[in-house]
Amino acid sequence: SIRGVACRTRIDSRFIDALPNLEIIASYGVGYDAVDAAYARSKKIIVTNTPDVLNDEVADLTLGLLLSVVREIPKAHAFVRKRRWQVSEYPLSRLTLRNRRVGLYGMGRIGRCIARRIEAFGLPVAYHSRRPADGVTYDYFPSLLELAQAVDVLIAIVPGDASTAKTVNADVLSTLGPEGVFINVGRGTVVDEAALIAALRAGTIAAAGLDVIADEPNVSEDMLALENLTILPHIGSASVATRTAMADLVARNLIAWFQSGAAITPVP
Ligand code: A2R
Repeated sequence: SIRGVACRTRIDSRFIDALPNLEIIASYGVGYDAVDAAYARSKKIIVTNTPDVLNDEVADLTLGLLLSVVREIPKAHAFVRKRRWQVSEYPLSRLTLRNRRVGLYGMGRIGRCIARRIEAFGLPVAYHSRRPADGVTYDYFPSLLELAQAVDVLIAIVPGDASTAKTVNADVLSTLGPEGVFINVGRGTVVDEAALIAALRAGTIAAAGLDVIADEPNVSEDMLALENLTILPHIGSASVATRTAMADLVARNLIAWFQSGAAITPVP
């Protein structure tokens, strides 16, 4: 008897087959990689996500994570907590944001909001996506490797699907170089994590900040052991206000579908 599902979990073909009268899957979040949307479509079931309402929140967190990595904010806080300030000054940060060039892997709704903030920090922006984005004038690179060559901060904000899986690999990281900083606020699957761990260990890149990992919430011991890796528990959109706006959009999609037969934010 179930015709609509509001979800924040994996919805695979078996789940869909178990609900023979399903019409709509309203997923909470902009990324909908957990929903088998292709299978849903084959069954004429509509899938909705929650785009736009989280753009600024995720972009804010991205800049916070970038600054945390480069200027060591979490480590400096731990230093004060441990009462070490009374003993010595905190060491100068090896890294700075000054004179950096930032590359965005993804120039969609969230990427654009991140880019505007980077501009306000006085840093040039370049990007890679499969085709040039409409209405932006930042330097475009047709391959991720060429982007990595041109920048020393790489921020990933692309969806987690087959086309992006493990695309931030050993080649991309070594091209980013020894002063390089990598930030991921999209999906963990985008990164070859073994290559990232090796690059951070060897100094192939300088540091990284991850709000997402491939096997959330299981952070490997290898990752935790790295001094130059800052990990957040996937909190990009996680404020009360923004998560409420996302939940409202899930509900509005269901209501619109059952009242008018047209959802508000169906996925492509
Ligand atoms: O490639 P394009 O022209 O479709 O550009 C999109 C880009 N993108 C890719 N770039 C390079 N290689 C790919 N295989 C690839 N697939 C997608 O990512 C576009 O610039 C961007 C996605 O933008 P939106 O669809 O507007 O997503 P939004 O709202 O910015 O969120 C991005 C992701 C979500 O899917 C969640 O995984 C995460 O952030 O929260």
